[in-house]
Amino acid sequence: MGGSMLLHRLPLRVVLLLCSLVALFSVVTADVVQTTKPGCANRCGNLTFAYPFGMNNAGNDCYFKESDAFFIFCDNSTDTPTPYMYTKECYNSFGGSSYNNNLSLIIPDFPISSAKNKFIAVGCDTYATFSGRQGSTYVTGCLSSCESFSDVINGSCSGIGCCETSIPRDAYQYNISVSSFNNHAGIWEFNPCGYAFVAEDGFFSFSTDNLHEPPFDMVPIVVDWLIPDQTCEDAKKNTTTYMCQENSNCTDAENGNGYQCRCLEGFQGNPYLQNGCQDINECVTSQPCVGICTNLPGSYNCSCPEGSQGDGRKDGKGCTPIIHEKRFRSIDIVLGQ
Ligand SMILES: *[C@@H]1O[C@H](CO)[C@@H](O)[C@H](O)[C@H]1NC(C)=O
Ligand SMILES: *[C@@H]1O[C@H](CO)[C@@H](O)[C@H](O)[C@H]1NC(C)=O
Ligand SMILES: *[C@@H]1O[C@H](CO)[C@@H](O)[C@H](O)[C@H]1NC(C)=O
Ligand SMILES: *[C@@H]1O[C@H](CO)[C@@H](O)[C@H](O)[C@H]1NC(C)=O
Ligand SMILES: *[C@@H]1O[C@H](CO)[C@@H](O)[C@H](O)[C@H]1NC(C)=O
Ligand SMILES: *[C@@H]1O[C@H](CO)[C@@H](O)[C@H](O)[C@H]1NC(C)=O
Ligand SMILES: CC(=O)N[C@H]1CO[C@H](CO)[C@@H](O)[C@@H]1O
Repeated sequence: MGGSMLLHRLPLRVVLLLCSLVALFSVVTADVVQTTKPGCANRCGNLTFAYPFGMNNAGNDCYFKESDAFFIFCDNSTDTPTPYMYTKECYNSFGGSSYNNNLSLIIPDFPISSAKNKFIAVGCDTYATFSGRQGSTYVTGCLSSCESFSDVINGSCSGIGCCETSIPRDAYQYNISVSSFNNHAGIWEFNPCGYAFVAEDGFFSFSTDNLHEPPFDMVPIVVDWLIPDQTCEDAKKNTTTYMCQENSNCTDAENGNGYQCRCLEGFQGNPYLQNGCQDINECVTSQPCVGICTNLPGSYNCSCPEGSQGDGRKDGKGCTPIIHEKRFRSIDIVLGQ
């Protein structure tokens, strides 16, 4: 079964945020919105996931049964060493390598998202490769070499001390590696390590402090997944297996090989779960009104308090006091002074 490979081959120190193309769960944190069916775990070791992915808890339909692709076989009984989600290579002052770790990840059924992830390497004597297979093997990657700490631009991953590149489409399987040209000789004091990782775009923002150590120990990766083999139109015909729940909408995959569900505008959460798409209270999250804000399912309404007029919106007319002729004149005089 495809699902069983997932966990055996996945390093345990991983947070895989399994996201749709819209990266739903990267904006919704797990403790605010329920991500799995009631009674179902959302993690196996350090792998976290959301419905339709699920483990085989007894008596529960924790994953989407129509497809094995969503079954996560959780075997945490073995106490294997846990490699990091990033690969790292460090040197001591004599140029000796103190840690090296090549990494490979296999996700059998869904590719890691080319649009939503980046391959990033950090270091001043560092080249990092990303190799994958698409029929035959390909290798891509980036390199960064710098002699002086003062050349490194804080806050910018632009080639000096940090480089990044995009990920090829349809990477179901990849290995990443990191190496150095010169064992960090001459730069060891400010940069003892080089490291590389795949992460959700925007997760990592490079700072010069990161030349010593990675600032994280888990990395979110976005996987492109969909409900396979059906179009929205076909799927809707069978209400028992149709996956999009209330306040969500169905979208066909570009290649026609499946569909995805998305919460309607004004809602957020997991569209595959009952009551998964929850109303967003715009009055609190985006505070769009200057006047009175009324939250509505999927939207909101702005109005003005008594004695004032307008649309009550920050991006609109706002609210202006309704002023009697007499009072208006007196304000006029004050302004005229
Ligand atoms: C290991 O699996 C058991 C049973 O499935 C579960 O109760 C436990 O929380 C798991 N441990 C970890 C660290 O995930
Ligand atoms: C990844 O590395 C393993 C072990 O060295 C190798 O068997 C596999 O072919 C590599 N895969 C890719 C896509 O390079
Ligand atoms: C890591 O991968 C690189 C490139 O594939 C290889 O040169 C190096 O020997 C590997 N290191 C280990 C420890 O496997
Ligand atoms: C680099 O930028 C980060 C975040 O903006 C800041 O916390 C850090 O102190 C800066 N480091 C240096 C050496 O300026
Ligand atoms: C809907 O799907 C279920 C499960 O695959 C199947 O048993 C049932 O016959 C289908 N119903 C219709 C109307 O096709
Ligand atoms: C749902 O999606 C379809 C096509 O993808 C679109 O035509 C329709 O307007 C959407 N409905 C809502 C309520 O967003
Ligand atoms: C960061 C984190 O949650 N790490 C955990 C990964 O899993 C191992 C074993 O399951 C835990 O010991 C770590 O704390």
